[in-house]
Amino acid sequence: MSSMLSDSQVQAALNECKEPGTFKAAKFFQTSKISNLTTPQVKEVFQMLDTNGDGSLDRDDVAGFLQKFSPCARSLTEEEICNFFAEGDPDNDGKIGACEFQDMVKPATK
Ligand SMILES: [Ca+2]
Ligand SMILES: [Ca+2]
Repeated sequence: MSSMLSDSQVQAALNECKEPGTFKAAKFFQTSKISNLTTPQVKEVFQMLDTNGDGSLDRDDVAGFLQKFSPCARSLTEEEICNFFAEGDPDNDGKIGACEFQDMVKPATK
């Protein structure tokens, strides 16, 4: 993970959702301070999450979300993936685009 985030904050965010079923995207973005990043920095996080580089997050990208922050983190559960899409995919096309991701990370600035 690049230097724009502090390791200890990312670690704290990962610790909060260690147990399967406890991951909440909004909470994770806040604890890790991703929600405090600038728009270009959030874009960088998005690009890191978009493993295959097609410009959107699909289910596989989201399943491995935590592992992008720490290789030994767990995969998200089926339910957590569904919740992630329920929050992050308002147009319901099964993909989270860069703009949708920005809205997810920074709902207040919408
Ligand atoms: Ca992708
Ligand atoms: Ca979408």
